[in-house]
Amino acid sequence: MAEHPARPCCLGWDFSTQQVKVVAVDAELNVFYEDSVNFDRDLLEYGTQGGVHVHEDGLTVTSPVLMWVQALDIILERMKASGFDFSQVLALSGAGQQHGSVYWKTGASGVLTSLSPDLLLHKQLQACFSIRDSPVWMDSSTTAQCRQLEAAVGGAQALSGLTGSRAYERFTGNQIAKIYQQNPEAYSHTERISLVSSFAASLFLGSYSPIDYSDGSGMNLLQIQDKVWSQVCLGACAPHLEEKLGSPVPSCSVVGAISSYYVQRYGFSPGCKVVAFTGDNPASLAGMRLEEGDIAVSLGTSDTLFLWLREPMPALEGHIFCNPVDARHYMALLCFKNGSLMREKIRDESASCSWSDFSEALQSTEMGNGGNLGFYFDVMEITPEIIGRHRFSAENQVSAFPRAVEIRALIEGQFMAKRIHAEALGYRVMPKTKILATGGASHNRDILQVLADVFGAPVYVTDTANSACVGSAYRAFQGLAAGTDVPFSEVVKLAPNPRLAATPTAGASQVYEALLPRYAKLEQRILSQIRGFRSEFLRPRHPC
Ligand code: XUL
Repeated sequence: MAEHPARPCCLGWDFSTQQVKVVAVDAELNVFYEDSVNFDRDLLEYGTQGGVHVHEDGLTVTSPVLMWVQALDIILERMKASGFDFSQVLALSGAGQQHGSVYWKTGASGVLTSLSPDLLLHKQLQACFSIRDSPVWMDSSTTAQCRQLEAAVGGAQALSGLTGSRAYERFTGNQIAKIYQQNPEAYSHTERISLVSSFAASLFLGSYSPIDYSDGSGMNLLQIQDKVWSQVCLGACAPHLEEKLGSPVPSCSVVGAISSYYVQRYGFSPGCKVVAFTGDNPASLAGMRLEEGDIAVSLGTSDTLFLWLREPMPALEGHIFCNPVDARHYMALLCFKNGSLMREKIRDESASCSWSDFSEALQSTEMGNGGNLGFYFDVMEITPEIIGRHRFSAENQVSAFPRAVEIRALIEGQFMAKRIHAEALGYRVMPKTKILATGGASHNRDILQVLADVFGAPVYVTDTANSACVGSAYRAFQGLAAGTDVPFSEVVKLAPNPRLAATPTAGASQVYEALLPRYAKLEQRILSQIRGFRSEFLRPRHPC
């Protein structure tokens, strides 16, 4: 085998829904190794689709926990076979799909601390889980537990104020409550509950890793201001929960040194540090090197927004998480379901199925669209809960727009909604704000121009295919610098810069400062119409 020159590095792991992935990043922040194991393709014996099992009720969604362990075995064996020099790894960290939970059976801790280097992990951990099928973020079977939790704390807004989000079915506290209610025996035989992130960190540590503040914010259990578990929420979910969760830690904590299992089996240095693992979205924020005032917009099938916040205002929409790279700050996550889905539909209807005709329409219309505004939600939107298409010219509702006006109304409307809902969570555009755009529609310069104009900030494009993984390696470097007061932005300053794609047009801020309040007002009007219709429609006609 060819000799590789010594290359000190950090590893970044990503335990996502469909695969386990790893990257190695050197001290100049170049990614020089990457590999992945896909659950459906490489671990056929578990019979997952997209890495999960959707149960008969259509609501329960789980993944076999041993599949995740075996994927780690496979990837480490492959790295070893390829001659990867594990002795050069200074530190490692990782990301996990958010909200998923792992239930360690009483006695599992003893097995974790005495792993034999002669055997693969999944052979040794087979009997270590009290729940073999872990609930994951796609599960939506806990509506009853959500209502119980909100009632216990005094309502949805009170829960959001405390934990950063109203009750969501996929959030871990509600999942734990369901397991306790439906399977109390398994719950009582559980000595520790991990998130997917802290579970993966535990595999490397050879002991239970604490949950980090940032991923811990996706549980409806952590008080995001004080960074302690909420006693009311714990009590509403299940008994003895605090001792099963352990104490949460800042996301950049070094949680320990790598287990001797990895030193003996793979040749890691005994000094290799494990930095707390976090959620995939927080890790992506690190991978994209977001800074205060920045906003990342992923323009995919649905659109997602990540924001860096200093003073969050938790609301009934969106999620506030503790910030993964600066424990004093926060991040927010907002999901818009009608993203590319709507852009493609309107392209087909109003631009002859052609992106270049779509672009031409954006170029031929003015900023502000002559006062014409539109809301396009063919499927029930998440932010806000509106369905249908609603068009307004001046104050009047109209049933159709000319083609080019329709296209501009869609794109301006999508971006105005993003700005309005980001601001509702405490976000403010700052003079140094950067917008980082990713995903399919980020290839269209004319769409990005509207984004720059609506936010009044420059738009950069970046590839985020690996952002959770690379962000985890960056966070490992941050962990190495812990205690030196070096800010994260300094740790990652050598990383490749995103490419500038659009700057705001002169006069854009005047146009949109005037339009944004009007858009917000019309959104409220549609919402109250829909709510009125719903309560009318749902009112029992034949009281019994
Ligand atoms: C975020 C969420 C998903 C998962 C995907 O709240 O549920 O983005 O983190 O892995």
